[in-house]
Amino acid sequence: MKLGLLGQKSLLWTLRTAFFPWALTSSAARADTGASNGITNIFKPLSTPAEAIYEVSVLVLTICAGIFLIVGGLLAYTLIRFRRRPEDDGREPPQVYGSNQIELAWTVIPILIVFVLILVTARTIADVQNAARPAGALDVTVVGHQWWWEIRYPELGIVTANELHVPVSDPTKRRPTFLKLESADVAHSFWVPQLAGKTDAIPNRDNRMWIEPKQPGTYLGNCAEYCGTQHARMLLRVIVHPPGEFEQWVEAQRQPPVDDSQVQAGRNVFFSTSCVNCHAINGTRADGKFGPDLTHLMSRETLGSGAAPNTPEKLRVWLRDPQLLKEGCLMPNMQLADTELDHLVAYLLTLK
Ligand code: HEC
Ligand SMILES: [Cu+2]
Repeated sequence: MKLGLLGQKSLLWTLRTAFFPWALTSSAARADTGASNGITNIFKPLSTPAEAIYEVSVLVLTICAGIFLIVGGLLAYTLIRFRRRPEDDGREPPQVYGSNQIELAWTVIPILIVFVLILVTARTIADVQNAARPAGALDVTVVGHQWWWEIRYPELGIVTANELHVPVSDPTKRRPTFLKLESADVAHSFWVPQLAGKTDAIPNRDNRMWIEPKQPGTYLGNCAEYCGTQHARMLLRVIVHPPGEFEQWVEAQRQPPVDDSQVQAGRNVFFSTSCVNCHAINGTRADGKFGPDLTHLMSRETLGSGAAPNTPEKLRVWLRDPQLLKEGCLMPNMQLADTELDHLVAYLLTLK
């Protein structure tokens, strides 16, 4: 069968995603949000649970690679050594039955190998799940929505979306973040490869996980459980702040929105349209829960969970019709006129 260029491309894509799934989110994230220094590689862990998983995965891969080489090598040797030759008389080779030694060997050795793998894996899972909670730990609730992440800091009174801000943890003063995962609709899965393994966010269920990033920076992740049309644009950013900076971020997020009289026209558009039914802005009557909290919209790097960079131009496109940037997303086209759009953008730009 001859494959066209397109066929070849999609075949390569399938193989690549089958064998290197971690490479998928990185390219998707880069394509959608422009420059990003984040790498999404499980082999470059930078957080305690991710390191534990990395160690066990290296061990498992090494053992499996050994088995592959031995089995593949024997197979290749047999194929070549006992291949059909011109002088063969065509008779069957001698058949060997009931060799206790061979049968014992190929029963006991695999059982031992599997047993070792089970024990090591179970130990790692237990270590990650039963980790003690140090005093400085931060609590965050992450709620998966079709197709964005709601992020709440119950103790700090902060609500934001798609970007999880956490402090860096250092060995002398550990500050891990403990996450409670929920879902508002269907099953999602929280996955930031450099920070921890995947944990599902399931409706009516509290799942727990934790991360302990050891280097400041931006870490990229993705929803890892197919959840509908825009599953691929349900990207996650974890922003790990150096010591002291996280407190500044918290302080800024707790500020009420500034009341700028210059943008009154835009505020009027916002509060006279159904925006208020889906979006919340602190200290105003907008308290919708269906869409992301907009109190500090402009402090975020992306719009629509990584669908576009958060620039005034893209914001205007989003408000003209969100379906242009994120087809199928659950914010409808609000059918606003050009002047309304200008006013509205000016107002939203004050939500820093
Ligand atoms: C029916 C509910 C609904 C209405 C009405 C609505 N939105 Fe949205 N909005 C959403 C949802 C859902 C999202 C998240 C979409 C996604 O990322 O998939 C969203 C996303 C946004 C975002 C991007 C936020 C972010 O952090 O990514 C902005 C800005 C926004 N809406 C502004 C508005 C404005 C302004 C109006 C009124 C003109 C409005 N919305 C009306 C549901 C709504
Ligand atoms: Cu998903």
